Amino acid sequence: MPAITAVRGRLVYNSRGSPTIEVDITTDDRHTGRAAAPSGASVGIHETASFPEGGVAASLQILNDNAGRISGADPGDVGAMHKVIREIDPEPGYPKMGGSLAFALSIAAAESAAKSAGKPLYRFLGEQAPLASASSASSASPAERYRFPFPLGNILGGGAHAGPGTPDMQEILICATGSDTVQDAIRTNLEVHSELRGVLQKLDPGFSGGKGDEGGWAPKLDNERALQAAAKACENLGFTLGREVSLGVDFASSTQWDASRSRYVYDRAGFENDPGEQIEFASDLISRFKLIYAEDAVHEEAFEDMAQIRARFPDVLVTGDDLTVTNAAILEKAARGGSCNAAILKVNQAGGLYDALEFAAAGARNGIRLVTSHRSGESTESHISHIGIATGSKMLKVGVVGGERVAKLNELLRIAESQDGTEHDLIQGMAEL
Ligand code: 2PG
Ligand code: MG
Repeated sequence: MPAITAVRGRLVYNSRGSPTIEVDITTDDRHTGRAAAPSGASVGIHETASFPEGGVAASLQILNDNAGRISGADPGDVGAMHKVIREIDPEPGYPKMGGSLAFALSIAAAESAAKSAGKPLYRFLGEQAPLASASSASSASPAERYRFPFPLGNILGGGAHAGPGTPDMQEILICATGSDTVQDAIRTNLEVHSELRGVLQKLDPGFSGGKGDEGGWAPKLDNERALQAAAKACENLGFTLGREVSLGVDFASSTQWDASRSRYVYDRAGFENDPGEQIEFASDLISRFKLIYAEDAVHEEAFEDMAQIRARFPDVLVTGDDLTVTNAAILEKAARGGSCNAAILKVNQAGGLYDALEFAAAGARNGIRLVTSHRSGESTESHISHIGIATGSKMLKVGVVGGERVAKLNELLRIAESQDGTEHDLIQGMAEL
């Protein structure tokens, strides 16, 4: 059993250039884990706040004040690390330390322990209590459970991730649903992203090639024309939507929702929807563009409206993000009401790793498909590639291009290469969607 002998934190910057916290954990057998917290631009009202008042400096102070408590802890048990973190900050939502410190501390500890055990991180995580019990409940051995999630990538960005003139909708996403291998799925997403640039340039010769926060193109187009351009790029490559590739949309509808007027305001496109019209608007796009994936098609508290969309489209991943905020109790509520059949897992929405594993277990219990996801402000690390595999996620939402996005995709390629056919390392192909 390894023990933590050193913990160190520092201020670093994320892909948006915003300050964040990075933590190093070293074990007595000299393995170091390192993690830096990401951050979102479209943030759910129920998600954990990244930092306490005082920002990164306040979180670093808490870390330094509690270094003695962390030293000696066992990083090999995510639940035990969670207890240590909870001793420091017992309140829900980590108001004292901030979710970012809970994230960095718990993931750095897990990485140090996985290295100490000589295991890939996905396998270390898959053996941890909340996930191991979820898998024994479904009587699958770990080797049977591991599959590659389909990479889901932002090819065209708008909303909170891009400037004026871009679509109100936050993300148009590509997923190579027909791919048999993760290598092919990554390559296909890259081809579509690249082809789309040409399509956009034809539509607007003045298109500069500008991109949003996650590497998706950020053209001056409304929602409809942006989706048409994405469909055209797929078609130009000889793909049929719903076969080799499928499109998805993160509507991020809370960004448009004006609670005081009970309306969704699409100010860039120049229209408004009442809640009923929003359901029809989203349903129409799902049908016409054969979307495989529709995230936050209504605002974050519209559980019943989401249930209507879910009921209409049983074969589409009707996904909660701001709706479910990686919170196991909220996911249970969404599952009871039939609000979604899929949910985003972002560790920092919950705070620590253990919270996120409990969320994953709640997803497994309720038959909710998981989509492990990056944030728009990311680190260059690749822990989420492992978290996606360990949690049995169907998709890994990590973007298509940009160093901090490609880091996650390249890690999937390395994991694929390390498959040597032994019982424990065998990942059995792509997830079943
Ligand atoms: C989302 C995410 C990631 P952000 O809404 O799903 O794509 O964006 O990190 O800005 O919340
Ligand atoms: Mg989202």
